[in-house]
Amino acid sequence: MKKLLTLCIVHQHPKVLLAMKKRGFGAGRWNGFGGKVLEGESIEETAKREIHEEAGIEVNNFNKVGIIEFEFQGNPEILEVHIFRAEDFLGEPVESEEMKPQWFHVDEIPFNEMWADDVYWLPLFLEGKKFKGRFLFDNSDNNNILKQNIVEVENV
Ligand code: 6U4
Repeated sequence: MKKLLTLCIVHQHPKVLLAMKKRGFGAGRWNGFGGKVLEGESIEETAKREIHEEAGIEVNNFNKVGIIEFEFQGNPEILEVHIFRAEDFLGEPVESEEMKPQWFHVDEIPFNEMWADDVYWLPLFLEGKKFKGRFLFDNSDNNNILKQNIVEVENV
């Protein structure tokens, strides 16, 4: 059973736009913007819709830079997250019911308040690399990665 999700990070070097997730899956962590792909929607459409809903900005140019599968031990569902990089956007990021946006310098990324996998792939993202990977999380402790694999690829 696979569930498709998107994750979009705005990167205007040397800063990235992250947001504190205020509710739902991953609440209390800094992350990019994104969510579930709805029926009838392309993955790119989801990425645009979610960043608009969550940050109030419009992103027209972005590149898919990674695909990561997440599995929680004992749970047959696999989350397939498609990761996008945007360099420009229209509008001003605003806080929504779901997310509180904030710019971070690339040297001050709050990895200890993020999903535990981010430290493995965000450095590749910041270097402009593309990647694929898979992470197995401990179902009773979402900070604990039991197995991980991430590889740089030419194309996603
Ligand atoms: P709704 O529909 O609002 O209840 P919710 O359960 O809050 O959904 P959603 O749709 O916001 O979840 O999607 C979760 C977001 O978290 C997606 O952008 C993908 C991202 N995500 C999920 N697992 C992640 C992980 N291990 N590392 C990471 N991002 C992850 O960096």
